[in-house]
Amino acid sequence: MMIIADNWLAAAGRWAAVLLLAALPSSRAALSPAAPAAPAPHPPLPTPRQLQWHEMEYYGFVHFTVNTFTDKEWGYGDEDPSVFAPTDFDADQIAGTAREAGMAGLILTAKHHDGFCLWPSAYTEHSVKNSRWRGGRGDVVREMSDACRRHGIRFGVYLSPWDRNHADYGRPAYIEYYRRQLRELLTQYGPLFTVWFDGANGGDGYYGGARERRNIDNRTYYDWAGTWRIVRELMPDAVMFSDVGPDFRWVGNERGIAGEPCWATLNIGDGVPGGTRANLNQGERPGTHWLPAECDVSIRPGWFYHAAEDARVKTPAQLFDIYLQSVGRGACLNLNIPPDRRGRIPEIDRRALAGFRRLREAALGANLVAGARIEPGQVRGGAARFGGEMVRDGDRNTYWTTDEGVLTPELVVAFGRPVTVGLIELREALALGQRIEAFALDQWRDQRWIEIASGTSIGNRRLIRIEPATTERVRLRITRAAAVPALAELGLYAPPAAD
Ligand code: FUL
Repeated sequence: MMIIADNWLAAAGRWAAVLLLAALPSSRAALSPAAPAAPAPHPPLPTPRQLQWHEMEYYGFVHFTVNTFTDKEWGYGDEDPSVFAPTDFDADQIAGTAREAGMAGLILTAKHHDGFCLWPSAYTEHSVKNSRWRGGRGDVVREMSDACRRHGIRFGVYLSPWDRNHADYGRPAYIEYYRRQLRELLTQYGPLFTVWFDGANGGDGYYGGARERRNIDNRTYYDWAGTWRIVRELMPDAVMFSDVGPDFRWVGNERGIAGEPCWATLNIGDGVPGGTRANLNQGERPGTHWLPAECDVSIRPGWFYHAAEDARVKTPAQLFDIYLQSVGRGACLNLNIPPDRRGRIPEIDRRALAGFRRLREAALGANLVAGARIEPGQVRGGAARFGGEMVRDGDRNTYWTTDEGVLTPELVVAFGRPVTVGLIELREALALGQRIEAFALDQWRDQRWIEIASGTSIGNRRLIRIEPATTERVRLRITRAAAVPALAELGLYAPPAAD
């Protein structure tokens, strides 16, 4: 009986679908009425490799080289390689610390401005191979890349274009040298998720003994297009950083603070590092290119370890603030954790990282939307796959969206009891482009809606701390959108604990 009823229902459903489809334009004929077409993407769009990078959200920098032992931030390039002498280098401790901190990857300074290579490059003597560490047979890049793999996090390298050691810096021969080194890193250490091209360029240095000032024209000297081609060819999935991309951009400061707003788009065509006046901090809207921001900042005042800064490690609360203003503004956070002279992350820094993780987890652990009723004002084709439920399924690829033309919809979250909200989280379905241009949230109070937050850009993720609001209902209003909104997630949380 059940089978017959099921079959009958299925047959009736099919007929209804056929009749309805007959009434639709032929391009829609392949779709059933229960599955209206997804909204068209709104360009510019992220590439698959950029989408993967967006998902990382929080990863770390490891600044480690001769500077760690000479107590400098910028080595001159004349260091005796024997100064590089970690007493207890432990790549597993470093990668494990990052993993426990919740980082998705680490980027190692394979070569900083001093030109000293943490791997035994075949093209220079200024490297670990001439240090006493591991009897001159050590390779920090190898140990770090292996440890990252063991700990299940991704690995990337920083290769400074400015090289204060190399005799040819400033001449065409240096570019060949630089590219040979890049090839070593891209071919000998397994997959890299990123190559990070620093923007500090030229100035005085050792330069093979010349000890002089060498200025270069950073718009032409490096022929970046040629270098980027090598990365694309040898490591097609890797994303590249420079202050203007090509895959992600600098946020314009080293404090880790993204602009408000911080659009993922920028108006650059042939972006040349160092030669742009684009608004890196806020991005540009509308923008011709998808070029999202990375916020880089150190857990200490300097990028390298200095014992004198042991008392100035950022607190968990400071790190959480930075998180809200970086990841919480649609950017990625690249937090530097410099190893000390042992070659390990100091305990003070580890404690700060653990406290920061606890703050994040406590703040974002219990989404009040989970147990609430979600009432979207409009749903695309009335289809469940585009319905309000999608904003709380924890899947960044599913989303609530509306019919064409419905650009400013609302969605109400009804808790059924008074709750106190202190932190708001929003996410757009990034594969469809950045579509929402303004939004606001209200609380229901004294029989009317009262605004509690508003903003413009959302992108990968928005986190907004608000004055605690106790209410039974919250309303999200999309107030401006370039194309029908595609909201992937909405989170409402209790006020985060102060540390
Ligand atoms: C800057 C460099 O000059 C600093 O030493 C550091 O590496 C930072 C991440 O980038 O441009």
